[in-house]
Amino acid sequence: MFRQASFASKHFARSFSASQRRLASTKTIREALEEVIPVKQAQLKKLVEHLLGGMRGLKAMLWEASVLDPIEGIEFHNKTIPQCQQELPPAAGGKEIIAESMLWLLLTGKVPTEAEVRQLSRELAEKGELPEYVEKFIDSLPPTLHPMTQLGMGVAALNHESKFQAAYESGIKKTEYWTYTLEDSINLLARLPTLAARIYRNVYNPGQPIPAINKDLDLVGNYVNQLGFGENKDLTEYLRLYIAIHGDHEGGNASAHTAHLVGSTLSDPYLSYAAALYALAGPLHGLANQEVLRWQLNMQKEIGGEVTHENIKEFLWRTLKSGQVVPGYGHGVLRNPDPRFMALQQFCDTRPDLLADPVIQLVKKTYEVAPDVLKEHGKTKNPYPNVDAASGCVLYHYGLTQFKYYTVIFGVSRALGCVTQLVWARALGLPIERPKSLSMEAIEKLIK
Ligand code: CMX
Repeated sequence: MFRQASFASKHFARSFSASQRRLASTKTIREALEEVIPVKQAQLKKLVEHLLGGMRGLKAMLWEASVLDPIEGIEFHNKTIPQCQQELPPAAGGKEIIAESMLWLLLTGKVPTEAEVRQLSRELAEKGELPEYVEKFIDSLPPTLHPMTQLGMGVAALNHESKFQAAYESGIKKTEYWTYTLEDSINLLARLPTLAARIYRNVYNPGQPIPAINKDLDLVGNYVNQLGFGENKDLTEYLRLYIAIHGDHEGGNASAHTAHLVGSTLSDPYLSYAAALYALAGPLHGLANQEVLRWQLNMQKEIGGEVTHENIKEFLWRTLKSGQVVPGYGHGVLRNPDPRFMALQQFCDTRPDLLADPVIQLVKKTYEVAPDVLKEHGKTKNPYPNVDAASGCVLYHYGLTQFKYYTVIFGVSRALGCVTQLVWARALGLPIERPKSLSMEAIEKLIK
């Protein structure tokens, strides 16, 4: 079609120049249009790619708390992970960022003082107990039910307590929505680790008592305690860091977007976040962290004692040739190694016991080989590791070996960003989301 158009234009230009003298540098209207049409065609093609390509790159959401740059990675209110590590107050006696500091930054855009963080920790600890009906409900679930399924069910059940829903039913003003959303959000964040720890106990350590919440500890300190690893200060620090830096990754990722979409219907934070958890439970998203470890352990089994770049390369090719993805590599937005992966690697680099661990060494060696293999394979737009390439192996080293549980820890973390956006969406009065869909026929018509 385009060839025909340019042939016709040459013909038109010849006859035009015969009747009308003009400067060679002056375009005819037709020539000018010929320049514009391919641009518009490419624009439309891109639009169709957005529609059919998972809406990659489509700018259609407001999300204040964090922005993801393809090269630089995540920034929380313009602060990189290393900046956050320098500026945000850690737990008493700790060094790593904690969930409370990150939540404060995400919600307010400001760095909290140590006193503000301690006060928030106390508030969360005071609100952390689960209602009895939720305990009974969770205890009644079969231990074979995936921990993520249980987490979503527990969070949804907590909506019985929703202050937002009760206030909405009593007819509050729109301007008051955000305060009740905030109250629900704080209650949800406080109870999420307690719920997650109960699921862990029921599935992996049935009958074991769960320690009571310590009001002087931070949220993750209590979580690790309730998981039964409270004595392990390194694991506690690792989870503080992991949960804080994994808390938000701008708005378009599947879990964050789900929370935002469901919240836009004025569902309360419990229902909105329960929905988000089921997006997180997909293997292309949050479940990847359980897949990475399974895959890395298989690699270790197959390679045996001889861990060479060549052996790893062969295993990577076997994975790719069998039609599977390399878990922990690639990303919808990032085009560089994930700074969260780098931060977790750095954590390992400061601890000799981690550096000596064969699985952690294998993760490091895989990183030395995988990007080149993926480039040669030529499919993924980002051949570099994402956060999940590193997260599970450290948990495994410290004895948290049940990798089906790893996405639950991600679920405890991601609530930080999701509830932040829910509060802001209500404060700004954002509308219900309702994008336009098109049938195949309508898209064809658009292209014609
Ligand atoms: N191994 C092999 N192939 C890969 C790949 C990987 N790690 N990552 C992407 N590809 C393939 C895709 O499957 C796709 O192939 P098809 O054209 O045959 O469908 C092609 O490369 C292009 O994909 P892309 O545009 O680079 O990546 P997407 O944005 O479509 O998907 C992601 C992103 C993360 C789902 C993908 O890279 C992937 O499946 N990675 C492995 C799973 C994983 O680590 N997920 C965790 C993501 C982190 C998070 O949830 O935050």
